[in-house]
Amino acid sequence: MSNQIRIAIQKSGRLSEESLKLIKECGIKLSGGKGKLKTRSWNFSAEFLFLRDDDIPGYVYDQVADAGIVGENTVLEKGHEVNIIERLGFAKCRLSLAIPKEKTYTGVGDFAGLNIATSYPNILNSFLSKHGVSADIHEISGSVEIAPSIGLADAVCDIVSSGSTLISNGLKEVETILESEAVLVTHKNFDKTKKGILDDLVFRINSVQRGLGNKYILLNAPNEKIQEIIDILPGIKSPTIVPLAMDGWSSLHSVINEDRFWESIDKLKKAGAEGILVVPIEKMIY
Ligand code: PRT
Ligand code: ZN
Repeated sequence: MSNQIRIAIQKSGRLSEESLKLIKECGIKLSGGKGKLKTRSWNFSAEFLFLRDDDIPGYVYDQVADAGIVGENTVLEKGHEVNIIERLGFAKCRLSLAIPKEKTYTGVGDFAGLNIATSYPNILNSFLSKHGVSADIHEISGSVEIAPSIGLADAVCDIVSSGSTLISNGLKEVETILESEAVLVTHKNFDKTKKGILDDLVFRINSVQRGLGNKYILLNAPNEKIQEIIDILPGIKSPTIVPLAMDGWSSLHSVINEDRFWESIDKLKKAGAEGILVVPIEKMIY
């Protein structure tokens, strides 16, 4: 059926909750409960397939699904030619090489001749060849971090997020091969008849993402300080200034980038801003 797109998402795991949350924030409502393998949206022309993350790039490549939400690490490891059309900002992690913490490390050359355990043999192999290093890659599908302590490998190449799993297994991270996050992928030759639906989805995702990075700010200040405050808040374009009931005071409303706001908070207070409210924005439409 060409009047709807099929989107593959992870059934359960580190990507599934955030993927569903994003879909919900895009205003896309799913029919049916959890535990299904396939469900449709009743207010958006999409059908969702719930799969293991490893299968998602292949399903998109084979055009069983039109699009998928998956970790960039998985896309690169599988090596199927798909287009990454959006970076989604969640499931951030890195793929790193780690060695027992007591070992000294001088550079990638140290891996020559070692036995490295990983679930990412393809990415690791191309990283090592790029550095002209030849090592033995031992592919295992889970619990990679325990491999050195049980004598299965000299080093590991695995996904790291906080780093605590490596530490608790007596390992130290010595090289980052890849920085990853969840991405939206589509087939290289995306079906033109469904392009409108995909564009609508991407537009909604962008609106949600802009909203997440920005905050709505409201503050009160004496009139003579308003210009100074506008100068402090970087990126502020055209704030709304509303007079307060209290003579000589105004309320300033605007949208700011959250990261920048925290840099300016002290200056704002010194400049005389009071009653500062910073409120989340659900969506921002340009
Ligand atoms: O069942 P299915 O095959 O669908 O899922 P899965 O078990 O293969 O994958 P899942 O759900 O564990 O992870 C899905 C995706 O989440 C990964 O492909 C990454 O893109 C991303 N992601 C983000 C992570 C992590 N953070 C993460 N911390 N994937 C795995 N980990 C593991 C890592 O393997 C290691 O064991 O967490 C441990 C390290 O975490 P820290 O915080 O101790 O460093
Ligand atoms: Zn998986």
